[in-house]
Amino acid sequence: VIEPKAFYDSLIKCDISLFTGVPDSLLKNICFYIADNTKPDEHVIAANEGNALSIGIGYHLATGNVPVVYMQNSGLGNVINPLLSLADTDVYSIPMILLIGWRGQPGVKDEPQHKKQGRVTTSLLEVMEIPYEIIAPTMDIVQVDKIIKSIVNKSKSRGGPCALLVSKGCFSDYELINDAVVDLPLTREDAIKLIVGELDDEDVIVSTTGVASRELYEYRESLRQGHEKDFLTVGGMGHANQIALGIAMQKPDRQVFCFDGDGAMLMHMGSLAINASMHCGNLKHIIFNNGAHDSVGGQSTVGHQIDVQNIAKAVGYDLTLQAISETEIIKAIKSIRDAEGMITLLEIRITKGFRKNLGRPINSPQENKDAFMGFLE
Ligand SMILES: Cc1ncc(C[n+]2csc(CCOP(=O)(O)OP(=O)(O)O)c2C)c(N)n1
Repeated sequence: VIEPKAFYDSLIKCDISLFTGVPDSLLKNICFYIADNTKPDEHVIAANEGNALSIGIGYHLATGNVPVVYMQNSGLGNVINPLLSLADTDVYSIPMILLIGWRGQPGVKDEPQHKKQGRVTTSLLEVMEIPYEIIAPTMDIVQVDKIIKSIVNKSKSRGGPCALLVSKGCFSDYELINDAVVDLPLTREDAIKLIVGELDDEDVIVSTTGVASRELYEYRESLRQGHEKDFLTVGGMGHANQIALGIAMQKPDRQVFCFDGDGAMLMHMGSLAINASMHCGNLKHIIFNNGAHDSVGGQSTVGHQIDVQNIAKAVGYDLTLQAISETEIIKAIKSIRDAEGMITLLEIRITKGFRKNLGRPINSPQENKDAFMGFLE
């Protein structure tokens, strides 16, 4: 197990002065350490991994230095385009270190959405011709320091991206010091319960990646209800609202609620403009805005610094609302349900954090899909 400080110091010794990425649970402690110990212009939590890689490209163009671009391996899909079409040695030849959390590593128990991605992660890097080293929890800092030095040198000498693939359990704990604490009355779980209580029998929910889907699942369990009304977007962060759009367009008589996250919304924010342009009035978009990537540790997003309602309004949503308290949420859900034919966005400002004893879906994704499709029919 490696101390985040020691790992960070190793990178700093290699003249790295830009860290950018989308956080991951396996990288939580190093992400926190970076957040606490960098100046504002040395660390950017990006909207998506392709954006992070591109910030890294810009940094290299401006300084000649090597950036660190961190992500969960599920974010590899988001980087492939700028990675192969820009940073690659065949194109602009940009040295950079990809620091990748390896969810679903073969032999390590993980959720269904991580299995395939985890199994093909090394092959993906190989087929993209990206040299990589694996960081394992059995390694000590002397070994890791050597690996870091050699991978940074390789990245510089080949003039292209190289990767560090980080297994589960590599970092010791680090408690974030500069944590933005916001005093808001409700958690996401409180809000989910309130909304589910206000929905009609025919309404369906498409819930976003991470804890939101787990909380929705567990609430249905506690009510002894089935899960057929919910499509859990267990992977594919940022895509839940377009799945909801695809359903809403085909099922105009159903109200389709998307339970979205602020991080997920920011990841592919162009989707909001498309939602509005389709005039799909049965799509009801709810953003649980905790200003954080709560599901992977609570690293900041810009969610609490932006005006979500005005963004939605500006791209053409018919009705936008904000709610913070229990009574505001109940009132807002009634307004949304009454606003027939109006594409609606409700931003709910919540406090980050979730129960430590929160479970995970027992049904398989395919069981979930079959039940959901049966219900839609
Ligand atoms: C493309 C991609 N990048 C990163 C992740 C890891 N990940 C899962 S949930 C999550 C945070 C989502 O944040 P937000 O949408 O604000 O929801 P919250 O966790 O706060 O409920 C992240 C980064 C992922 N699943 N997919």
